[in-house]
Amino acid sequence: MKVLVTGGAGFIGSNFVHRTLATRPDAEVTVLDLLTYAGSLSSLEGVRDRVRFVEGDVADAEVVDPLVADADVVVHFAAESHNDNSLADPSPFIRTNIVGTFTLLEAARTHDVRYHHVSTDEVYGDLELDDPKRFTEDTPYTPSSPYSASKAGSDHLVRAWVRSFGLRATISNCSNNYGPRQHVEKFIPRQITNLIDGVRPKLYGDGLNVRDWIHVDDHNDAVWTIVEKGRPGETYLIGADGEVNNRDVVRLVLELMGRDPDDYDHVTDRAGHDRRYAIEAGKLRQELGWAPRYDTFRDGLAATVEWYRENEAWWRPQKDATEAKYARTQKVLGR
Ligand code: NAD
Ligand code: TDX
Repeated sequence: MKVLVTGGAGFIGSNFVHRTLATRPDAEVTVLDLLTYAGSLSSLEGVRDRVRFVEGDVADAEVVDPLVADADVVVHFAAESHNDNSLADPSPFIRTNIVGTFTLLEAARTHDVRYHHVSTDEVYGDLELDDPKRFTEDTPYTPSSPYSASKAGSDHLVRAWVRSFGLRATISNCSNNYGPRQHVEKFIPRQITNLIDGVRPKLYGDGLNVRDWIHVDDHNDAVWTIVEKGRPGETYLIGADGEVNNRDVVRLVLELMGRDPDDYDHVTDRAGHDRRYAIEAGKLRQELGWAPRYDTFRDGLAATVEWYRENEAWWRPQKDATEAKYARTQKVLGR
């Protein structure tokens, strides 16, 4: 099977490439990635010679069209993915997430190629801490940030291309991922690498916001399950019943790194900060037989802490290269 992976030099996409080559020896993988601040060829170390890598923009039809024409399936991960950045400057989110998806959909329609769209639970807005409901495939879209609104817009485009043009497409909306090769701007890698550098963790607001954590390998196994067994036109939510509030995540990271669990600070909250995400993944589990392999968040987090400890050569250059951008964003956001 010839697989075109967009965003394959980023966090989830690179883990998808590694996992694909480990579990499907006859897959032929092409990666299309613009290598923005968030993408790095070092994330493909170990598999680089087994992958065709194309540096290019998903919003550039001239690049996209021949690559899609040559694929059996497109798995679209490429995106601007960080909420804080979307508050400081929304414009790349509109181009990459909306125009980029449009460009891929047009190519997939022209060449009748199977398309899988990787999206987020954030399109459903947020839940109260005590809400008994969780998100399902029927939850209405109410995105809060420029990032989640751009992802919601891209999901709507996919649905329209299915209905209007009969595109063979599926969508997955996943909860918060953690694991190796996640950019240091994100919550968990930020705290781990800061602690290695002797900097105390920073919790936005009261720290009681809840995220529903899933290991990146479990997410990617679910994506493959949907590509292979999902019904075209359908949406599947992906989650592993991993609800934890941010304060408890920080306390666990501190404990796993041998520090005092109370050694953290509170900083200015994120504007429009979603309170809680929670996924009900019954459709994926029952219809397609997927189940997560990581039993506990604690075990997965311990392995992730270990990965960052052992792979400073991967994250240090990234942190050095993006620290000025990080500082500018934090300043704009009043921190
Ligand atoms: P990431 O920011 O780590 O990686 C994004 C990758 O896309 C990078 O390699 C970057 O270079 C590339 N890219 C950006 N703009 C591009 C463009 N215009 N053309 C080509 N490549 C471009 O993101 P991630 O966390 O790996 O997220 C991947 C996907 O999964 C996104 O669509 C995101 O919305 C979705 N998602 C992420 C999470 C999460 O917890 N991280 C959860 C659910 C869904
Ligand atoms: O330093 C921090 N301190 C802090 O308290 C950072 C970076 C974050 N936070 C909080 C904000 C969130 O409540 O931690 C939580 C997680 O933050 P992020 O890592 O920025 O993730 P989030 O905004 O939840 O979005 C993530 O999950 C859904 C991904 O970045 C998205 O791409 C995905 O769609």
